[in-house]
Amino acid sequence: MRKKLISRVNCLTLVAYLLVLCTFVVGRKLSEIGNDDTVIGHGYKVTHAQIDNSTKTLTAYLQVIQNSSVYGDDIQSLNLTASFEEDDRLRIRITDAINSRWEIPDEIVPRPPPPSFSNLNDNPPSENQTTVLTTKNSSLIFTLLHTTPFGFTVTNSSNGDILFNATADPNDPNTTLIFKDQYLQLYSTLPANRSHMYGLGEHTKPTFQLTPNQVLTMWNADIPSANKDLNLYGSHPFYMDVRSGPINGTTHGVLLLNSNGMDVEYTGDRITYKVIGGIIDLYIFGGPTPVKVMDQYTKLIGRPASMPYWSFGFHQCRYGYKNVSELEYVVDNYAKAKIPLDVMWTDIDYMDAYKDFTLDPVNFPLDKMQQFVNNLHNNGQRYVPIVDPGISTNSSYDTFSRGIKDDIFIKNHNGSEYLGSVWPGPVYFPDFLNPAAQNYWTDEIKRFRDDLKFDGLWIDMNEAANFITSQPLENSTLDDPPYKINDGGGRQPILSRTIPGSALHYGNVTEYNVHNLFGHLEARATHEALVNVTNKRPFVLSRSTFVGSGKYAAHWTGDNAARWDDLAYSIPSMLNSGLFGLPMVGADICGFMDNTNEELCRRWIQVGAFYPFARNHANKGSTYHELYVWDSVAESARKVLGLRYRLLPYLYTLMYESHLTGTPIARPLFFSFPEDVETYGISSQFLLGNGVMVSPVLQAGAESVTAYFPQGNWFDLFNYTNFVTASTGASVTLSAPADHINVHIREGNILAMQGEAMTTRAARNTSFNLLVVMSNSSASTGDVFMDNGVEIHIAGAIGTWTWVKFQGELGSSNVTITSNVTHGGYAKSQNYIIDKITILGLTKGVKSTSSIIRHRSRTVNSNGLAIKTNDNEGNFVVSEIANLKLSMWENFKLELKFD
Ligand code: MIG
Repeated sequence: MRKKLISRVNCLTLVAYLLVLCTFVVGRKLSEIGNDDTVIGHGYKVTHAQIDNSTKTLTAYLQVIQNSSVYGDDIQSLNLTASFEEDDRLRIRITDAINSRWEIPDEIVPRPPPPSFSNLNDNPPSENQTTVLTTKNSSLIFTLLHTTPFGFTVTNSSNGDILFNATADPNDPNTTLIFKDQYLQLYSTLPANRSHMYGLGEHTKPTFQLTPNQVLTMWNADIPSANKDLNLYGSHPFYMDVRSGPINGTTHGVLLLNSNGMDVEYTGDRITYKVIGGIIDLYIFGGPTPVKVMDQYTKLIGRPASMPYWSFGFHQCRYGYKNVSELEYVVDNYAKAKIPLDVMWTDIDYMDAYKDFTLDPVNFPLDKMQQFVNNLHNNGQRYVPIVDPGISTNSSYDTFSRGIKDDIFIKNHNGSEYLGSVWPGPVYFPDFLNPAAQNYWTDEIKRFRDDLKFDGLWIDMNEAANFITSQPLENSTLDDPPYKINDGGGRQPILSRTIPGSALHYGNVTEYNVHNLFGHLEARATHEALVNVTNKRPFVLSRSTFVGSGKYAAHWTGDNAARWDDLAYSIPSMLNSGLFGLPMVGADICGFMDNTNEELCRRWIQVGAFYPFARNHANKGSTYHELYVWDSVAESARKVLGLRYRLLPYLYTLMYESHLTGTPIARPLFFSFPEDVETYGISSQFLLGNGVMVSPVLQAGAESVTAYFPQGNWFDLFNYTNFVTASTGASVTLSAPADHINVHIREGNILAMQGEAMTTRAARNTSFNLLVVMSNSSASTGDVFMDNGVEIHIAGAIGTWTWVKFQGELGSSNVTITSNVTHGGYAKSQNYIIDKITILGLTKGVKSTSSIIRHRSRTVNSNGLAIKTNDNEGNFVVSEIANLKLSMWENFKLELKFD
């Protein structure tokens, strides 16, 4: 009894003691010692800083304030440089002051060397001091804040707006710079109400504009794009920020040039980079317009590749075509249905046991495939097959043996080849970082093309996709790093279903560092190989991409599904690709996975006809959805592809403009109307070039669409008498019956169009029709670039290309339309003629009687010109001047009087 009591007392004492202990520990955890356990970093202090005006650079030393060992120890001292590589391009580079670290080699993204560190004065700055770097003509100011912890800002020099704000809050450890071997953290605050953010991909998103509170993970993965918000095939740590106020539409761009895996957290008022390696190499592009940001961005990363003319035709593909007869059947059916078809594709089905550069001897035998490709070529059509990076290790496979001989495969940590598994079973992966891999790849492509004259290549699975997840190397933080990025949405290990981080590339570079570059390097090698083998402008379609891949490849958005949402999300995905310098892009038309249906497929071809890259593709096992399968889809396809083919000269000219300046072919509305804040949130419409606007139906059952029209008069491209007048920007509900998509052209634009045809080759033999849309407020402009469509160096030798600019002016008593030709030789060699001019935007018709044409020095009396004007009762009239026979290669001036 007594014993029991005693023990009970003891027990209570123990409980009380534990409670006290608990409280104490919790209390401490929340206050002091907790910091050491949970705070990832304490930030850095500037110890020296100096400006060199002659080189427009700032150099500074940073010293860690207090170590934290969360995610590894802090790197003690860092070098920071800020430099103006161009007036509108500021580079901020922060790295280990003592040890060199992985950074993207200059050979992959060529850029000026960073400023060197010499003779840094011994002048420790004092708190509250700043060091400011700018140049006379720069739109940007860099300010180093010598606070504890240190921070920096980048401001717009013309309006003082802070664009990047890495000011550290001493009370908020999430605001300091953190720099460890496998964890870098950098943040910036944003003016949430004024900042409109785009980019940071590749992800599938319902909206083009980023919405707050999301983690954007970048780690290339074979994750179907049918999934929202997951890291997909490519990595592009670039964003564009469009500000409303002080001047609406002032835009800048930011690139964190880093190939390591990362999470970017966006909250609306803050962006935080959490990167698992490399260095901070931050580029700010001053804009101040979206178009200028693209110019500045692609000047650094590489201009988008020029694309062959034929690639703007319509493409048909499917995973699961059974044999050559089926390919022929599909091509025939397109012809029978009178639906244009330029390019026929084959997926992995054509290969012998899924081995690259081989043909299935039973279903796709060489002789029949040669015959098939010859027929395509004779008909002005093209052929593109797929190639995967994994090389089967089958010992009797020559491509494999040559790879072993050349020693170009990715290695394990111990020097043996890394063994993965993809379609052919066990595979090795070529190491495209190895210079010897280029010859190997070119040689394999050449051997294959000696047999079969394909016109381009489709490179899939290059994330690299792997059907197995290898065991992590014991204790290797390369396979299992301390900070887990949100790979696959479940923070799965980064080696999941790809090549493990500990695998080795040429020069002992780890896969951990170059993983996100694999597809980019394969695209580069494939592009180079095609230049070499075909001596023509390459067409490469790559699933995986990185910063700068646009200079080698086109892109499709990967494995979407045949759902209405996937159709809608294809617009933000396409616009993102353009922002990343990959303007030649499209989604699988009618949906890849699952079974599509007639209505969805019809609405999809209506949108897809205006993707820069228009390809119908389907998964194995899904129902067939070639455009002739349903009558209503076929009918719609004839209509929309008819317009696409008439717009080919325009699309091709936009491609050339992209190649020169980086401006995408398909653009968000704010590219043309940056001052109109209503355009910032639009994800369901897009522009082709400056002034052609596509406003599709994206919902089942809908027969109308509510679309936003920025200020101006907009004319229906299918029916010129329909128009929308928006005196200020306005939402307008338009009729959109089953067979119709709304496509409008804005006043002020001139399009050089050609005729409809079944192939781009045939379309190129038709005469031109100039569509001139007059405006009361400005001259109308447009241009057309032409060459043979396959020259490797676009706009190279004189005589191989022609570029014509058009201008239209509306006077009180007349209309004048002029052309200005640069190098007419090519147009002359093709005998290109403008046969008809159609004028929109006039309220009264022009008359033929007093019209004159001055063709160079000649004046042609144009009495008798066939001018037709419709009667449109006080509305806009449509005037058509036919049988003009204006030669495209000579300047002309056409003056048309109203009476
Ligand atoms: O494991 O080649 O995104 O377009 O049809 C799937 C078969 C491999 C994925 C591509 C898709 C292609 C499919 N490929």
